[in-house]
Amino acid sequence: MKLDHNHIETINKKELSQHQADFDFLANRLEQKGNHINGLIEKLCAFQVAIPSWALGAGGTRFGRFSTKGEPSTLEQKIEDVGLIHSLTKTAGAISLHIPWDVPKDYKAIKELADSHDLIFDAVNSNTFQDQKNSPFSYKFGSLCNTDQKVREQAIQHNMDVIAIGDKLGSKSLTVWLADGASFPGQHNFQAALTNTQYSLQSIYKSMPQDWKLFIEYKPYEPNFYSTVIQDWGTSLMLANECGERAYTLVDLGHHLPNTNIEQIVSTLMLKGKLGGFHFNDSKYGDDDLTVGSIKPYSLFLIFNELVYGMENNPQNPYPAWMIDASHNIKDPLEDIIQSLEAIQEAYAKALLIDQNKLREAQLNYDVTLCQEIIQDAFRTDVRPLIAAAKIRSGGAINPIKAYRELGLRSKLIAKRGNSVASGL
Ligand code: LRH
Ligand code: MN
Repeated sequence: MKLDHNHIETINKKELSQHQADFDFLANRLEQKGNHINGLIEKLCAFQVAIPSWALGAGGTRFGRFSTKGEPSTLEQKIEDVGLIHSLTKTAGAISLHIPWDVPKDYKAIKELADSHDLIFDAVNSNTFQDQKNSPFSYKFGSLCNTDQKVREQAIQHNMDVIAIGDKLGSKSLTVWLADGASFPGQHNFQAALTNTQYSLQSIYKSMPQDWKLFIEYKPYEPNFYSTVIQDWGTSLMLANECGERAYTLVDLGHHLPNTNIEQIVSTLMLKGKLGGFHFNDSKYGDDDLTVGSIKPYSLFLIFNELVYGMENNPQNPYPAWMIDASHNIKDPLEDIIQSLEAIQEAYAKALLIDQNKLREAQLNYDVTLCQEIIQDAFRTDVRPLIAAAKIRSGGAINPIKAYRELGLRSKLIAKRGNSVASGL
């Protein structure tokens, strides 16, 4: 299923006059403050987020899973669904695959299909947190950290296979997230587990093509509930440094203990040139994988403030990889992802409005109140007309959720696919 651009234009027509009024009001105010509207819109158009192939169907918990119907059950259908999201938002120009959930059968056909939807393949994700039917060794007690060298070698080989798959699709990065850890005190020798993990990651790193990056994702707990080998940003950064200059830390917003100052972690990683990318989502308690900006929108804004500052002042840090990592237990997955994309654009647009020079001056004058006034003025600005203007310029829908519903896309998917179920989480 591909969206005909005329359909989007027809729907936009009904929104245009109100949009123009809102946009003119905002543009006038922002120009008075010295903002360059065209530059802001260009940056929003250029900001592309990769969609996880594993989050296009209904997610679930151990307590149950409620299907959405019309879910994508093949890689081709997953690419189609990301194509729909990208047609409406024009900010989802990439897909991130998880192996072995999404192994292409015909690489040429898959690349052509992605191309036809203006999609590229972002980071590929390995999976040594589940046993595969015919794999000789189990990851029950860990993969890259396992005390048994044969298990480690199997896990290293899997990562090399994932790189080979990604390489055929034009991907340029591998994300490694390890469930490895312990659920009880005494179960693990922490030093042996970390050392095994370091050597294993170094082998994987050495096997990567010279133009590839390695993203090391950290997480404090789950599925192990006492310790995780790569538990926090410091451990990930240390391992990245041990691997080499093309190894980086990946920040999944849900992988932090309550009240962690994530924006400070982001600024430190950028200063050290080791921020590889993000898995955007939101959470109230644990790794809830909720819609971006649905629980802590101010925290997301503060993170983008550090990103905007870092992208301005830290040439040592490469352009980060932007990805969503979410799971949809009760909402339509495509609507959920569209809302996440909007929240990301909103946080980025608001952060771009912060007058960094004025802020630096206020910081140097210890004028704490003015510092807060400067960033909160940006946060309190309704930037939605700017985001809509970027969509119009890119050929997207002014209001993607409204367009998704008016076009009846879910019912069309159900008509085509019936009660199909997606592979993944
Ligand atoms: C682990 C994680 C990781 C993925 C998985 C699907 O919680 O965030 O990024 O491999 O979710
Ligand atoms: Mn993640």
